[in-house]
Amino acid sequence: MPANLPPQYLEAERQFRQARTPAEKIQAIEAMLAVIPKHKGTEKLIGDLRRRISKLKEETEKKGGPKRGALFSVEREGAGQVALVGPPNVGKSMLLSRLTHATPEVADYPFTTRTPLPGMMPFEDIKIQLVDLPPLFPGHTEHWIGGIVRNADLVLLVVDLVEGPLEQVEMVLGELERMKIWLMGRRPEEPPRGAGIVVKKAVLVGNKGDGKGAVDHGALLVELYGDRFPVFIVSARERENLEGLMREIYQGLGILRVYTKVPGKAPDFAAPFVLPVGSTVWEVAGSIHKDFVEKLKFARLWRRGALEGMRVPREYLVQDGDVIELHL
Ligand SMILES: Nc1nc2c(ncn2[C@@H]2O[C@H](COP(=O)(O)OP(=O)(O)OP(=O)(O)O)[C@@H](O)[C@H]2O)c(=O)[nH]1
Ligand SMILES: [Mg+2]
Repeated sequence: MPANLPPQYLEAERQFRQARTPAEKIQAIEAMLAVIPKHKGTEKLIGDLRRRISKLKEETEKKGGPKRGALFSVEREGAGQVALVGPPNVGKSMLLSRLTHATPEVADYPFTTRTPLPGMMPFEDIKIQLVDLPPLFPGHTEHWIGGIVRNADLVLLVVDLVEGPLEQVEMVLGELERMKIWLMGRRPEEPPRGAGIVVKKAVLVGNKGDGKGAVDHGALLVELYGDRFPVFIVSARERENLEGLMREIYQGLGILRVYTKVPGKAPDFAAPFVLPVGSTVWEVAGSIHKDFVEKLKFARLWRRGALEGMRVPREYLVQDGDVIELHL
């Protein structure tokens, strides 16, 4: 084994060992290849890895498995899945590395990221999954990115404030529309009509807020798109305004947290139940155990500064932070 393999390589190798399907294995090997330092000492290893990929691909094709390109999907984890999309080199991967414990490759040239890479972002007492993706660019957008974006709960559209951010936003919106994805922010805007169009909630992120001309470009971005999307000016590198962005991501997911308690005991604040905004006491019960849907008679509810164990009906709407005691 050649020396000096970076930790990202070892992490990818660990994922390779855990991979079950050929597609997962290929993905892990591709991640290994992406981070392996290229020099004399690693030549043989790189050759081996490439041969393994071709063999695995042969296997999947023989089995009539998905073709290359259709291979990537990201299993969702945590309270929601957020896709990072944007032009090349805008800092999507660096943003992922700042918000999660993931260690993507970050480099000052375009098309660094080749495969999806998930990471978990801690937010207060929950975790939200972010997925870093290869860039969008006319003629070079990997078609499978569309599938991942369609499946996500929220999109972070990341642009670079130093390089004409307005053109970047238009380019990305165009690429997504070509894949029949329409981004929506604050206002429920009418999407273009057509078969198979999906509408995704999005937050616009202007990155490299520390860079030259970024302040003026940021103001322009807010002026032009602030009506349509929540706009966040950040610097991933300098870790500026990331707290605000994290809160916006949480709010963009449209979820709430409910805590449960057993009569006579203190609430369990360690493990919130996460549900969509607009859920009822009944739905909380159902998410805990399907039998509870039928058995639930009523609940008592505690709400900060408002309710103190009030008896509420099953149809009662819960709010973020509520504590409920189910009576079956
Ligand atoms: N000044 C400044 N540079 C940044 C910031 N964030 C990222 N960069 C730099 O921008 C370059 C690209 O960063 P990446 O994170 O690799 O960009 P990416 O969007 O993932 O690029 P692709 O994978 O090619 O799509 C790197 O040189 C980073 O160091 C930032 O907030 N400020
Ligand atoms: Mg990247």
